Amino acid sequence: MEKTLVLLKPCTLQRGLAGEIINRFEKRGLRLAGMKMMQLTDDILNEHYAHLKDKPFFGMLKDSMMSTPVIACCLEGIEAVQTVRMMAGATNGRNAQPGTIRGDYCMSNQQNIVHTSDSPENAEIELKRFFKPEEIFDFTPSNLAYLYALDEL
Ligand code: IDP
Ligand code: MG
Repeated sequence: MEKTLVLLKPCTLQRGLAGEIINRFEKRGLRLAGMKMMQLTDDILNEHYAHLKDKPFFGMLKDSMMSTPVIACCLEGIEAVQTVRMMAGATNGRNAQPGTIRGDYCMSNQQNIVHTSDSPENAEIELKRFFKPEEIFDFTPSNLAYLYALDEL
């Protein structure tokens, strides 16, 4: 089954929304396979946000991502990458559809609650960046046969 990375950003911890956001993923039926609080560094952010290194907001983005610890989550499900990405909504909270996480919880282009991996390939790379192998747990949910039809498993 597919795994994806979610980072609960400093704005989420500061606003006391971490539990509520994790709850949305759990209620959807995604399995929490790993979770940890960590202080991000310039090095890890240079790697993680390499695609944005020439943007004028790059420095501000990194400072904001280092302003408090973040909570890194590994979520698992069938087509988890795309599902979680759709749940997050558009990058700019002001453009995000109501019902999405960003559309329900934020008004900002940068302070936008969550990071979510954007492809299965990047999810694999990002999970390795944030988790050691032993920090990902492969237990079977007891309700699996009710989360999915048998022919989907
Ligand atoms: P994503 O988080 O929706 O995948 P990316 O384009 O990968 O969006 O950008 C990573 C993060 O950089 C965003 O979540 C947001 O915090 C920040 N960001 C993106 N575009 C802007 C911008 O135009 N102004 C300020 N921050 C931005
Ligand atoms: Mg991105």
